[in-house]
Amino acid sequence: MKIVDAKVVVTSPGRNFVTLRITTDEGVTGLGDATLNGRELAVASYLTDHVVPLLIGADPHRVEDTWQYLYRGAYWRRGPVTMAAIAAVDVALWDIKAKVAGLPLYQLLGGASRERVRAYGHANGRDLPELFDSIRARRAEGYQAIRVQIGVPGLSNTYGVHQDPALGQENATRLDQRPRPVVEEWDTAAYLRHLPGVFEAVRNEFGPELPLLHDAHHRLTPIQAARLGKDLEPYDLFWLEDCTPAENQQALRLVRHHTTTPLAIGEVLNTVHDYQTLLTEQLIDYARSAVTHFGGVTPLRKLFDLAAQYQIKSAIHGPEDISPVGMAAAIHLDLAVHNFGIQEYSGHTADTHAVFRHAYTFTDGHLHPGEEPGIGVTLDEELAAAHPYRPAYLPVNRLADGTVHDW
Ligand code: CS2
Ligand code: MG
Repeated sequence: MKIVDAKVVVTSPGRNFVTLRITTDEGVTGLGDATLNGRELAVASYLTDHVVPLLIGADPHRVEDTWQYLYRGAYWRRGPVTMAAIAAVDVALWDIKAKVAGLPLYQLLGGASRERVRAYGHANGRDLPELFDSIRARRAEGYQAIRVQIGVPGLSNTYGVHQDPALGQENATRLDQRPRPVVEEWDTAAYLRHLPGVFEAVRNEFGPELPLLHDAHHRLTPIQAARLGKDLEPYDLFWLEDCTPAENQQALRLVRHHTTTPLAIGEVLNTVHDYQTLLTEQLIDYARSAVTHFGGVTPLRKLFDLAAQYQIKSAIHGPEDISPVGMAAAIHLDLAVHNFGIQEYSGHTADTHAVFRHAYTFTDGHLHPGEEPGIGVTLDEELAAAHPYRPAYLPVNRLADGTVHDW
């Protein structure tokens, strides 16, 4: 079997997605997600200009060899653009292999290790009443684990909190035509003072059993993160996510030594090398990379197998900027790996679900990849073309004096 065509489709059914479609001489097609929020066209060019020509004529069954060829062959390794491009090829080839085998992808990864995979959803509000409503809404949708984000008094907007609570999801991107990203304000001291009381109120309202998560989005120093972890201990968090900037693995040592609040990190990490200290020193409890940003199913499976030796569990990144193609790949992997922890699932707009029809389901707070051969996603290219790319960027953060801070 040979690859005869590889095409990059950029579409914006509510937000931008980059998809690679590989076609073989036998007419089998495979899809891969290459979406990198705010830098979509860089990955599209990497694929179209530098990767697609290398794929034509290649054997689609050589998944591992193709991964190594693209990773080592470019000489310039790692980084989100490169690894998103390689991820799209990897997932598209797994999709083809599984379709040829007539099996859902999870079967090729060793088969199901569980019946279904638990997902967590996002609740947020500018204040407690709004947050409580949002938690109730997520529970009504079936979620059995909930990430809690709230506005900070004195700040006009905060990461993860929608200005329009009716929209439910976080305001991670702006789909207007602004020339520059939106600027948000940040004040770490105000946040640290506010958050423990919020979790106390949530526990009082919703009881001790509901798994609660929180994302600090890389904003704290190690000593601030250590204090927050300690302050949150009475409220028994499922995890505290990205408490310090993820690229500094050593920072987690200090946090870890001061708190028993479980720690999760990894959505901006691209390779196993970014996890080396985190794994070998057992500085985290959950590894959070996305299939889409980590080079695909092939390397993420290896990471999770390595993490398992340190009792660290999987928690694949699944915000709305991962397309249904990337979500499907994640859910197959979740079902197969032994050390599954939890899967983030934000869902997508109706337009997105129409462009990407998928076999995976969300029921009672749990996901299942379905039984269709491959990853179980089809791309409606005509509909995709009706939603052209629109420039969109994540916000940036500034302190009160104007200093840029981690967003
Ligand atoms: C996040 C993301 O899902 C998460 O935990 O931190 O929302 C992140 O902000 C976006 O994926 C950035 O594109
Ligand atoms: Mg996060």
